[in-house]
Amino acid sequence: MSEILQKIAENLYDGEEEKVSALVQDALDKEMAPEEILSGGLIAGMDQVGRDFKAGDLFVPEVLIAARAMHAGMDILRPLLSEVDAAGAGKLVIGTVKGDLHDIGKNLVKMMLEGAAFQTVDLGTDVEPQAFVDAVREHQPELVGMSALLTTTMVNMKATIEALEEAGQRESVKVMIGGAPVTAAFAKEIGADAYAPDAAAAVDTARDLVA
Ligand code: B1M
Repeated sequence: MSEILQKIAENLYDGEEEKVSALVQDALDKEMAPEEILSGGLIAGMDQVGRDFKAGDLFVPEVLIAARAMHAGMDILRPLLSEVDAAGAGKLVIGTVKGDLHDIGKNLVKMMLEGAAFQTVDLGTDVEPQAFVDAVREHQPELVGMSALLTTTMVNMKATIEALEEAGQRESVKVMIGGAPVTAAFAKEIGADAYAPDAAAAVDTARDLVA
C-alpha cells in the first residue's frame, strides 16, 4: 500500500476527520484515482476499525468518530466518482432497513452506483417497509436496494419484499440486497433478485439486473 493510502487508513482509524480530508485531497492532487483512495485508504481503514470493534479493542464512540472521518473523506470523493458518465444507467431507491442505523456500506454502494451513472433516491437508515413502497410508487425506479448490518434486522428485508408484493409493486422492480450478514442463500430464501457482497459487485449486479 502506498504511504499516503496508509496514512489515510491510520488517520481514519484514529478519527482524525480533518487530517483524513486533507490527505484525501493531497492524494487527489497527486493524481491518484478516486477509486484507489476509496478502497486502499478509506475502506481499508474502516475494515480495521471493524476488526478491532469485533475483537473488543474499540468501542462504539471510537467507531462513531472513525465513521465521521470516513464520511469526511467520502464527501470529497463523491462528486469525482459521480462524474464518470452523465447518461442514466437506471434508477435505484436505496435504504438501510427498519431498525438498522448502519449507513457507511449503503452510502458506499450508493456512491459507486452514482459513479456508474445510476440515479439514486436515498431513503436513509431505519427505513420502514411502507417507506420503500411509497418511494417506489413516487419515483418508479428499476431497482430497490436494501442494506442490513444486523442479523436482527435482516428479517426486515423480507418484510419489505412482502410489502412491495402486497402493494402490487414487486413485479415492477428488481430487488438487490447486501450488508455484512447477508448472503446469496438468504437473498434467494426471501425472494430478492440478487445479492452483492460489496460496492463494486453491486454496480455489476445492478447493471445485470437492469439489462
Ligand atoms: Co455496529 N455492529 N452496531 N455500529 N458496526 C456491526 C455491524 C457488528 C458486526 C459489530 C460486531 O459486533 N462485530 C455488530 C452486529 C452483530 C450482529 O448483528 N450479528 C454491530 C452491533 C451489535 C451494533 C449495535 C447493536 C451496538 C450497540 O449499540 N451495542 C448498534 C446497533 C445500532 C442500530 O443499527 N440499531 C451498532 C451501532 C454502530 C455505530 C452507530 C457505532 C456504527 C455505525 C455508524 C454508521 O454506519 N453511520 C457501527 C459500526 C461502524 C459497525 C462496524 C464496526 C462497521 C460497519 C461498517 O460500516 N463497515 C460493524 C462491524 C463490521 O462490519 N465489521 C458493526 C464498513 C462498510 C464499508 O462495510 O457496511 O459491510 P459494510 O458494507 C459493505 C458490504 O456489506 C456491501 O457493500 C459495502 C461496501 O463494500 N453492502 C451492500 C452493504 N450494503 C449493501 C447493499 C447492497 C449491496 C452491497 O445492495 C443494495
